[in-house]
Amino acid sequence: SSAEKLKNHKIIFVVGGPGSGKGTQCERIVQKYGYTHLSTGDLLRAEVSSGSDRGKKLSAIMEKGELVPLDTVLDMLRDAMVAKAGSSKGYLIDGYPREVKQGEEFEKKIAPPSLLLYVDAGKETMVKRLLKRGETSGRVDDNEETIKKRLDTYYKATEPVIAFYEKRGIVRKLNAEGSVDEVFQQVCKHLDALK
Ligand code: B4P
Repeated sequence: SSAEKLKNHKIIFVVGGPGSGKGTQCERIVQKYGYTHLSTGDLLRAEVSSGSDRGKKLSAIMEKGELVPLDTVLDMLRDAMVAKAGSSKGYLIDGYPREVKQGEEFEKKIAPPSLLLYVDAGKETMVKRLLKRGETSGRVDDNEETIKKRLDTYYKATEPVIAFYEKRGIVRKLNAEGSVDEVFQQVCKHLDALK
């Protein structure tokens, strides 16, 4: 079963607001620690680029800054994890869970996480970064109106995820206001302690 294949792999959730720097830090982590990076946003965008009917529905949801249905994202994530199970030292799950229910379902169907990196940046910083990226990204959701909705979704649905895992003592909070290097130094401290 997929649960068996994934057993004994380290699982690290990376959670933070839109534009907080999740994807950016994950790239650095992969370079240094060799974990397998899976971004639910990237998986969804890949489905959109494929031009499938499912992709068209997903794109409409993402353009509104809302969360796509839980089953869709969890199935995609699990398939991607299983595909890498043979070669992986551990997984960085970037942008998931986006709501408490996603965390609960992940644990039922896959496994509990070892750690949650909480990438914490203020609203103004996130907006500034996303607008800057929007100048060149071509992403349907990097515009002022959608960014506002993404932030709403984040504060309503995703912030409770942090509290949920804090009770278990696995949350490591990063101050993500500084430069990429400054944030990564904090990441290393936590990941080195995990070994
Ligand atoms: P994501 O793809 O996860 O998009 P994101 O929140 O913007 O994060 P990303 O990783 O891309 O940006 P980063 O902060 O690294 O999600 C997009 C959409 O997909 C969601 O709105 C939702 O609709 C859907 N979705 C995704 N996952 C889902 C799930 N689990 N369930 C349901 N729906 C889901 O970087 C942003 C910018 O800041 C970059 O330009 C970067 O260069 C810059 N930056 C980063 N760190 C910086 C630093 N320290 N200093 C200066 N700039 C920095």
